[in-house]
Amino acid sequence: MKHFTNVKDLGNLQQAVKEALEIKKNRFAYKHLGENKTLLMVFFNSSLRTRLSTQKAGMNLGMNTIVLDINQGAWKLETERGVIMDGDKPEHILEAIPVMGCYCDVIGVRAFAQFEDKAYDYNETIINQFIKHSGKPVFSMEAATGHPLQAFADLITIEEYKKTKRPKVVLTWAPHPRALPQAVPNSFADFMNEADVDFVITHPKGYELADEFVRGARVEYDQMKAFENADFIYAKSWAAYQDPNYGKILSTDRSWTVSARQMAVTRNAYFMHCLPVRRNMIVTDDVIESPQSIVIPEAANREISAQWVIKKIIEQ
Ligand code: AN0
Ligand code: CP
Repeated sequence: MKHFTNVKDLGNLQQAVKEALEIKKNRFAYKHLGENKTLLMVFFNSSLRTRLSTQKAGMNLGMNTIVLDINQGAWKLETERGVIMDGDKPEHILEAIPVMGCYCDVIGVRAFAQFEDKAYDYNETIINQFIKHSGKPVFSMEAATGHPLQAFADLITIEEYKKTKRPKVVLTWAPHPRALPQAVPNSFADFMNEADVDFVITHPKGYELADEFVRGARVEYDQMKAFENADFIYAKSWAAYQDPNYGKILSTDRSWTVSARQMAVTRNAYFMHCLPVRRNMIVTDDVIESPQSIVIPEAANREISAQWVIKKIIEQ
């Protein structure tokens, strides 16, 4: 694997999950692979899990790891070509990227959607510039349209907890005070569409995700109906994708907050969320604290998905 930005880069998904579960049993077995190799993690946005789990994954593989927070200590970067740089940005990303590439063997990039220009976001302008100009393998740590390390960890978690061969998995929108990217639900849909699960998406009208991620998935606008007999509930807030509302909040309806009322119609479903989560907006205290909540083991699996991906990259 050269670069990792979406589910297709993993190859055979079932095989990838199987190998990831093997890594989990013995995560230090490949310590020789990363000797004298350097992992650079570049963050344009905040992170807790991705930062820690990806660094840990690199260390498990024997790599040296460097973390760069672009907005804390690095020069502010201009990202548009052709701009007369007389403003507040002293460096252009077209120099910064190849320079970063000089100091490492693998680069992880976190660059969220900016919600200023839909084409700029959905063309994955930032991470594609890293792929084009760094000269090094690049993997997504949440880019504008996807968060595949998260979705891979989610799939590993579902594999570990499922009680039936083909569980019903429901992705539900939930309210949030700020406009959030579609990256997490996009990637979750992308992975679930490839996995052996009965996948349903539920959200208020207007929150339809891009066709390239939803593909044939069932969309049910009645949240209670969607939750019936579910084995896994995956909650996430996102801002509108469809024009003319791209990046906007269309609903703050807290009847969509996941609570005991909706969980009651499921098949004693597990509750999942990528975190960070706003309690009593996305999910009530009692649901996230219930024995059915698997948000912590889900987060723990981020180390495993990252290690699988970095291992595949450095094995080449
Ligand atoms: C981000 C998002 O919704 O994409 C990161 C989630 C992993 N969440 C926030 O910005 C709160
Ligand atoms: N789930 C996730 O990616 O969390 P962070 O934003 O804290 O990295």
